[in-house]
Amino acid sequence: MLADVHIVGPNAVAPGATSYGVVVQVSSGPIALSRLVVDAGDGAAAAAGASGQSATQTPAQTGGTGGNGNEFSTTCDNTSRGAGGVAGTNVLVGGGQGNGGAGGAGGTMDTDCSILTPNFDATAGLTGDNAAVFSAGVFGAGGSGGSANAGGCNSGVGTPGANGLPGRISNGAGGAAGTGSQLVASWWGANAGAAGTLGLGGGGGGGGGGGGGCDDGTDAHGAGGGGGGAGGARAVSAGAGGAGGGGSFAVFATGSTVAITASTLTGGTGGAGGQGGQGGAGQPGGAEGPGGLHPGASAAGQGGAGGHGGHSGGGGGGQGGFSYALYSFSSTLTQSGNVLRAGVAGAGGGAGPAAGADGQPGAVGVAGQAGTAAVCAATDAC
Ligand SMILES: [Ca+2]
Ligand SMILES: [Ca+2]
Repeated sequence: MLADVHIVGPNAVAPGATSYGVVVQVSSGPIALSRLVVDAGDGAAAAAGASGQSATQTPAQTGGTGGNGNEFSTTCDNTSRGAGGVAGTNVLVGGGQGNGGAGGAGGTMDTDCSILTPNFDATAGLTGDNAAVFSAGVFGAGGSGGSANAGGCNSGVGTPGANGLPGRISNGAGGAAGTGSQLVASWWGANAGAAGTLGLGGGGGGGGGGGGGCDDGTDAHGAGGGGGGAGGARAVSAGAGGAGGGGSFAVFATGSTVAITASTLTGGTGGAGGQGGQGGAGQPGGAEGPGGLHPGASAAGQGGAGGHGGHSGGGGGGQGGFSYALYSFSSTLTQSGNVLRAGVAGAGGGAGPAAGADGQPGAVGVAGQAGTAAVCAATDAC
């Protein structure tokens, strides 16, 4: 029996802590509360989730420059050609998955210099290599080589080798919002938001196509295509979820039999959920390599830029704290002549911000509940 007392619950101080006015736990014998005035204190705001760790922000390796073409007089030359630029590579992306494609070599000025079957036609440039990860027409694919004797090639114009495609970019997802609450050892706690997820390593760019050879006037062999830049490493970790806000309960009963009479119970203000942590940034991809110089021939293609490493997602915001005059779990309550006053729900935690322009933020946390009385249905799902 507890009677004729005015109880003022303390405001919770520790991050995410709950304020309780009167707590009745595991009391099989009936507890009588009579002529009480209980003003719950406020729940405390929860801690923010930690930010995700970014990868190094030094860009990944640039693709190599293609070898130069040249224009000169000779009897026959079917071997000289600008070499393709080397691919950018990145050991920070596992399994070589961030490596770009090498550029394609330029076309030669003649086809066949043998005595028996000479052929003085220039040849097309070679197609650039695909990056380690590629999808035709989408990312990382090598560019086609330029055709031989493209119109205007003697002036350096005409259809060039195609550029390699930029590398794959795959960011992580944002974390889900904290939703609902649970009882842990008979104490109440709002659920934290979920952490974001990691993205994938950035893919390398495709190699540029080589420039074609040109027989117009003095012969010229083509330039090599540029190498694809390497993809960047993904962020090291994702933004963590914000913790759940503290609750505010005037009378809180678990596993008990309680009779409440002629009392006034007033909830306080629930604590705000914690903000999700910011996502981490992936490593910038390597720049594209340019094609070589191309006197007297059409240009070679440039490599594709490496994709940046995946940004990790921001964390979800924490559930806001609940506020109830009377809150119970697995209890038998009898009431008469009481006044129950609702408090104020805690705000949901803010979304964890995205990393970079194209990263994913976390979800905004769910606002708390406020009311006169509520029952927790299960310890893991209140
Ligand atoms: Ca020729
Ligand atoms: Ca020429």
